[in-house]
Amino acid sequence: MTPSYLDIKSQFPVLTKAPAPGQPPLVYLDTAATAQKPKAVLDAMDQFYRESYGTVRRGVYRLSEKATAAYEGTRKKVAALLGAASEKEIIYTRGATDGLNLVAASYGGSQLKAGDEIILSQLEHHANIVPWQLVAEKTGAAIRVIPCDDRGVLDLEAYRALLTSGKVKIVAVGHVSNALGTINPIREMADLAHAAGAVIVVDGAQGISHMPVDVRALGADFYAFSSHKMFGPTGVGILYGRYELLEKMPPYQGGGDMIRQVTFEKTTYQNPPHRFEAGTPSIAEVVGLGAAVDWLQSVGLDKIQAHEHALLQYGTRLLSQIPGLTLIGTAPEKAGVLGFVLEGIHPHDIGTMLDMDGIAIRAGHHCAQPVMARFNVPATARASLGPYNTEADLDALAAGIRKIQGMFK
Ligand code: 7TS
Repeated sequence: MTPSYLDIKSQFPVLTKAPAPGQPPLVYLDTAATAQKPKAVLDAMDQFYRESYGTVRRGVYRLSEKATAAYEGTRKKVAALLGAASEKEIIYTRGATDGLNLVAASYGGSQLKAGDEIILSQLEHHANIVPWQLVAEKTGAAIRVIPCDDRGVLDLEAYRALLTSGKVKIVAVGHVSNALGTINPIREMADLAHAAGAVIVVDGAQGISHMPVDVRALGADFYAFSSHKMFGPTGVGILYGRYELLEKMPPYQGGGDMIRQVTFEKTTYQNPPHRFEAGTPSIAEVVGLGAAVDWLQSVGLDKIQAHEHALLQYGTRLLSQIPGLTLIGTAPEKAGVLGFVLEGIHPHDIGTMLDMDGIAIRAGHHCAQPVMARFNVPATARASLGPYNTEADLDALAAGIRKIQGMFK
């Protein structure tokens, strides 16, 4: 392997074990849906449950204090990972979807009025569309959409034109498209949004674990992502928000832990981030997320980015050589997503048949139906990369695709 490649597959139990005796280990190419877990994360959660598990932020006994320290420790780690100004800007959520719903309902719900505008892009995942539609319906705000070209690159001239209405309050855009892999120029888009008096909400679900992310360098006012796509467990995610914005936002959900005092006449709330964290949280999952952050830092996000970029180029070359295959998403700035269609073969059939060869990809609309509509396809097959993937995985994919084409002849 060339120096830009990592050699870490052995740290992932599910990728190194034969699924059944005599079978080769799984070729996993669906990291955009969810990432596999390194041993470091599995062990941290197991150890936490065995030795330190208790409730957080309410117990007076030592076990609860120990659990609280681990739980709050993750907040510090995430703040450092993102370059946030303070750990008070880090809100625990259930995932990217939950974080985007939180911003839309709380920030959007309190700041938008009839006639205001929200700008989204044509590349968004449904999680960064539907919450805005819900709040637009409630407030009378309107949604405007930045189109993309045939490669999947956003039209920044159209974006500039949309911003001139003087009515735009929120721009909500993905860092990286899950269906196409396009990396959007967030810094530039943030500067333009700010100059127009709007805030920018970044859906970081596909950005966070594939490249170094510094929320202040990006100019993001909010940045949402899920733990499970960054090698941590499901059930937890992060919403970063600039503190001065969080401070003026009303609670999203009510319940325990988010209050200062409750009476039937009047209830007062905690400051951020706790104002947005009602109820017993996903405790061990937050600890697992902390271990995932440690793991990412130990491998190095710059190394992961270089590895996945080299693999993306390798895979693009391989797939481009297959007759009848069309890549969907060919932006020059692209992360490790290879979306494609094959002439005469439905993407679901590709997915099912590759699975028989032990290759896991995703087929469908990828919760990005407007992207499918833009490219005039009902669905695509999508191979997406993680730091554990190798050239051999992509060789297996290309061989699998050629085999399927042979069967359909
Ligand atoms: N935003 C983007 C860009 C995503 O790719 C996803 C999940 C989400 C938001 C939602 O994340 P969740 O963890 O809250 O569900 N994307 C995908 C995918 O591409 N295949 O499965 C899930």
